[in-house]
Amino acid sequence: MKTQEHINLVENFAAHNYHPLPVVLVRGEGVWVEDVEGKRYLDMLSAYSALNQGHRHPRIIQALQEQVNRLCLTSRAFHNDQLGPFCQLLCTITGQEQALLMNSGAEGVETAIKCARRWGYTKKNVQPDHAEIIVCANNFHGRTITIISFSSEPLYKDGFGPFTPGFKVIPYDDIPALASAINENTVGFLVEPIQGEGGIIVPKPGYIKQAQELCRKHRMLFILDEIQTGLGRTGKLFCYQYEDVKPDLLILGKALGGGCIPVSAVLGSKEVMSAFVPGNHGSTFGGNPLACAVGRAAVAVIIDEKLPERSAELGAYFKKELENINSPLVAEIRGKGLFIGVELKPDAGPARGYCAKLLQEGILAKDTHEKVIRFAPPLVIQKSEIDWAVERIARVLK
Ligand code: IF1
Repeated sequence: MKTQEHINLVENFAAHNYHPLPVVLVRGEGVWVEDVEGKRYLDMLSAYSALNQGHRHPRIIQALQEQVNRLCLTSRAFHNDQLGPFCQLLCTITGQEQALLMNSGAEGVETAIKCARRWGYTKKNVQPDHAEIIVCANNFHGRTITIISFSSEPLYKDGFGPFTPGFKVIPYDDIPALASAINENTVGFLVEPIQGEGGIIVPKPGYIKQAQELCRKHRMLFILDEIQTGLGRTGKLFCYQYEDVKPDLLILGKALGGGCIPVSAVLGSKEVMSAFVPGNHGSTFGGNPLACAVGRAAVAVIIDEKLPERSAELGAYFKKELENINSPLVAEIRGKGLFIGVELKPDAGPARGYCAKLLQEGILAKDTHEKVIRFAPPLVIQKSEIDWAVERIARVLK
């Protein structure tokens, strides 16, 4: 079937919860994907940073194949030989003491919220059912009812009420607002170190550090959502490493699954993670041996191939090259590492139109919030491939 035939099937039989660009992908390897017509594209979205290691990284696929030929799923009713080593590896690279494995990022965020609430009730004597968690406007933490309850984006929220109480929304990158939102019921502050969907919003230097200090002062959990920014994307293994902080709860996802299966994790100290006791939280697939084997390889690739360092070096190069285009359409270019947002001027028209033109040029990119084109290629991209992309991006942005 050709592109349009595939699109017609999706139009007919798939719910319309997305409006994909008109391209039907059939194959991927590294940073390149191919559509049903045999046309090749450079992937500069990386499935929203779930493909930091690139499409079908051989070491990850090998781990998948070996495990799938041994044992895929046991449930946590029994042990398996992959979960312990994976949790140990995650604790080693994060400096945390314990991990709880889930599947999607949203499940990871929900797990962190449950942990913070129960920690507040059992360790901080917060009045039952009065726990509050502070979040930031323009956040994106997932699509469950509780998570959209604290979204500030009407598109994600409208029509899905009633909403979960117990959340306070404050402006991002605003320490006084955080301080004034804290009270004796506050159990945590949940924040992205760079707001991804919000439009690659980079806070002022020191914001994350000062936020942590406020959390320490008021004995509330500093909860970092690094589902999109983590695992090398911003030029460090974790974005928080740009500042001297250590979160009380760290949430990982996306690239933790090596670009092939959903894997998420919540990491914290034993004291914080003691909020979980046998039976009070779980998931059928959370921590399954296949996910753990893939997760171990996904992390190993990031470390062994120095993907955070590549992201820092090639991200700085890519950003400079984009600036050198000197496009009259561009208001600002921001980001860290290979996590870059190009904000268009108000009169440039919607970013989606430029993404359609980039598609014609053989580049896959996605707009966010109307005005920003996000460029986030796999971290295995070569400098020559960035040059190939810049030449085409310049044609579109001229
Ligand atoms: C969509 C973008 C949106 C995330 C952060 C948690 C999650 C995400 C920081 C939830 C997921 C994905 C979801 C996907 C599009 C994409 C996204 F920010 F990456 F661009 F929507 F805002 N925390 N982000 O970025 O993880 O449950 O999806 O595994 O929902 O359209 P998930």
